Amino acid sequence: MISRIDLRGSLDDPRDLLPRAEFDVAAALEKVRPIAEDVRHRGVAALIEITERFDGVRLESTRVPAEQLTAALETLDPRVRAALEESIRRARAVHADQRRTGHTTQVVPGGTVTQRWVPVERVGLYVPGGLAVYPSSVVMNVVPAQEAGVTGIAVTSPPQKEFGGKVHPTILAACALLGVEEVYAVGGAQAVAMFALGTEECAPVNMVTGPGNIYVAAAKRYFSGRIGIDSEAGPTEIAVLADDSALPSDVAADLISQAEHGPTSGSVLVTDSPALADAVEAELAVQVARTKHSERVAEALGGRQSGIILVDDLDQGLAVVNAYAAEHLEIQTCDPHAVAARVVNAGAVFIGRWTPVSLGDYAAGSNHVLPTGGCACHSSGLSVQTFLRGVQVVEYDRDALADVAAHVVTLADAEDLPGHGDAIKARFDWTVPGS
Ligand code: HSO
Ligand code: ZN
Repeated sequence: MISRIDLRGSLDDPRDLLPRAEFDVAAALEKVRPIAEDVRHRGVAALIEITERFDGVRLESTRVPAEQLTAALETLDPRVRAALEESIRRARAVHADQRRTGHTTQVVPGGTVTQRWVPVERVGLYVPGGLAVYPSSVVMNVVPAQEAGVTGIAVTSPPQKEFGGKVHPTILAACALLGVEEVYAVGGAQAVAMFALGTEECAPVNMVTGPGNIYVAAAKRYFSGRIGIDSEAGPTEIAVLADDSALPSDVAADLISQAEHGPTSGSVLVTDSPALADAVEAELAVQVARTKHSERVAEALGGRQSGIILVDDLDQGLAVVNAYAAEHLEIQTCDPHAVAARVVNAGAVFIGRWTPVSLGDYAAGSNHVLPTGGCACHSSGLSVQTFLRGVQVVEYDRDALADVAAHVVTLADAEDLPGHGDAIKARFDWTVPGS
């Protein structure tokens, strides 16, 4: 069912040999452009029509009324409420610690550069619908924005036909729990267009974050620049780096846990133990058969994006997982700390038997919106930093400027930009101090 890739003895760069899902955002742009332009020209009327076409729901307004949020919280299963509250508490603790304080560097006497961290003013957070419902993603988007100090927070999520054309009530309840009052019942590329461009019902935002399908990713790319975005989220993926100390039943369960997100999810085991590989494969057969969503799990595990990779030793294993740059990487080895310390490319690293990815999905305190598709080699998951901008505040007094004036004029001349030098000279009656 799951394929095997034997890299033992191979000296090749593993990058091209690793399993990975096809996620062609550029191709999806073609479909997104007319939607985006329709929203640009016709605003809410376009959103209502597009939503009817794609979600089968006729909205009266794109904005979710306040009473719906209150009602969703009142009718929320108390156990789900308690679990969400715990998830929020832990995420808040972690993200509050990510806050950055400004810092002033005294470059020279009378010359300072202050780094200020300023929250983005208004953000739009996308919460996907699709095969599953993700109130946990509301938490993972909203908490870092709030902890960063963002004051304008709007959430959008596709309306669900089976819930009377409303956003899923658990998502609404999560918004209410977090104190988010501005919620829209719009999904897909049109939701990103709504946020980026603004409509009669929704003021434009400065930034859009959150995972979604390929059209959401393509719409983020389409509007990127006009708005800031986090990464273009692709299908979920898990890599497990394990030796023969790992428990096959744990490893199989964790591979299945992320395969459950959908048929394009990627589950990859990297091991130096052929015995573990065999045992995990046998466990997968048993566990897939009994898991609720066995059909899509089997499709994900059998797809080209999943596999068991055999390596000579953990050194080669590390080279492979660093080349793969997984969204989630579990280390299940004898000495997981030493191995984890050598991981450089991963969205998040989960250490040891008692730290499965699904803990991180819901209640470790870490963020589950993470870079996919190998983007972990250059990008990070959502954090307070995502929602902050660094503004440098520069101040020199007369003496400090005089002290460096000749160097500035020299560099301006070297770049053949004498007007730059003149702006210095003008302040000293055209006699450059120090020259
Ligand atoms: N594993 C997903 C997040 C998630 N899992 C939400 C369950 N609910 C991407 O990190
Ligand atoms: Zn998950």
